Amino acid sequence: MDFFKFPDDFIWGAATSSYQIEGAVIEDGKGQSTWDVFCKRPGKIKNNDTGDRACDHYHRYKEDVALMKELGVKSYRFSVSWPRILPEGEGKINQKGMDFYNRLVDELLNTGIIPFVTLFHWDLPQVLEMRYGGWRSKTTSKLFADYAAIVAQELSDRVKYFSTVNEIDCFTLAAHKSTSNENHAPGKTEPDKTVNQIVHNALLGHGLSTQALRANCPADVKVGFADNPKFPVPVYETNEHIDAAKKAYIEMNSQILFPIMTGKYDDIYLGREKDNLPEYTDDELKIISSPVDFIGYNYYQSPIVRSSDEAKGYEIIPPPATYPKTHIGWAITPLGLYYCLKFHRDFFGDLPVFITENGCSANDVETVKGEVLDTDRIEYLRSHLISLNLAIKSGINVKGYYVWSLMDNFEWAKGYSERFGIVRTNFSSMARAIKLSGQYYEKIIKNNCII
Ligand code: PNW
Repeated sequence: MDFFKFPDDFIWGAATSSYQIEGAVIEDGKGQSTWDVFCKRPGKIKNNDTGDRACDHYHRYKEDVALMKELGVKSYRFSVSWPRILPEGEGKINQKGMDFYNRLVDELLNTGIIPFVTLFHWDLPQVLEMRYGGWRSKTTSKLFADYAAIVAQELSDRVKYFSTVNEIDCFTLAAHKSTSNENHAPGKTEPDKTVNQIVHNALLGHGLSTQALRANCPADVKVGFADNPKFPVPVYETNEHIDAAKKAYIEMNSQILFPIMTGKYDDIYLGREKDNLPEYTDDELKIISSPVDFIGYNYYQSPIVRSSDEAKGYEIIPPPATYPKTHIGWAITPLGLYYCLKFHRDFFGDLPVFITENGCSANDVETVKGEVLDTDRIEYLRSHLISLNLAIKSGINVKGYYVWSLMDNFEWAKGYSERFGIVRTNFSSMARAIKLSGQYYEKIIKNNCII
């Protein structure tokens, strides 16, 4: 029973993001975001769904905090909507928007739940897209730091964990590169050089906002970022395949994770993109690699890798048709979570880690009694937590784990067709109901142990 114990101070959490749950997109002075606009483009989102109402969390946040209490969740990771705070992206603060987050933070603290704030989970103020070309321009990187300072001044007396950005590749590469279906806002294909500039400017935004947070928060505040690097997993654990996975890890993360951590674009990246490199300076690379207090990893799946005689030294094995997958079609690779953490330690040593997201989309059905018996999600969580436990036992400095997601919500280009919640959201009545996986998670938290 206690074989899979976690450290006493381990932080068990649940995660969401603003556009995916809040709704109230034109309320209390909020400005439009690029996602508000993107969702209105016919055919971009499955069933032409939008986040207009989402989970109506803006009005139901108290109920949602009460749910977290019922689940025993110790921390809640949510994001602040930039256009709610700054409808123009810059300039005048919309205090009504800010007060929503003040109320939410107070409600969490009164309930004994630790707030963990992400500053940018993809909902860029649309005016910045129009006025400056969004992340195509370094002006957006600078304005992001100004916004970070504003949020820090308001919330950092009570919020002790800030993450700058969530998953740089999703609002840069996946939103602008032709090979990625442009299925993220603003959804406009750009030439490779521009795409690389967009990524660089996002890295710079991370660095500048890290500095802005440091300058505007008390010393006890922890600052980091949440990323979804590629986490290759060896096909099986022999030294040659582990080495191959490590080579793949370096190569696949040479544009985002490594520049942030090392302050350099390495030879792999420079050689690969030689004609398409962004404009950057050494000073910017220093800013980009400003020291952080933690890294948050969003872990869902891994490419499976074996060693190869090719120049790269590795080869990706595509999962065969019968390989186990979640409803959204992602391969289930729990060992990859262990390797995510092992490679973290190999490269970044003892720097604290949070698993800022991990979860499973399932084809949930309600029984006649209205229950969701999501044993598939339970199995996903159990197998990944076993990997996490193994990593912690091998001495890796993991501080906490956030399940994605607290509740079913707007799953970006998939609309409401993919459900990731441990709580069911009824998108007509807005009723919430804890799934079997939610009960399972509650037991894990209570025992501080996988059961
Ligand atoms: C994350 N992949 O994105 C986001 O942070 C969440 O907002 C989102 O709802 C959640 O994962 C589930 O999709 C990801 O291809 C996008 O492995 C793509 C991948 C993983 C996570």
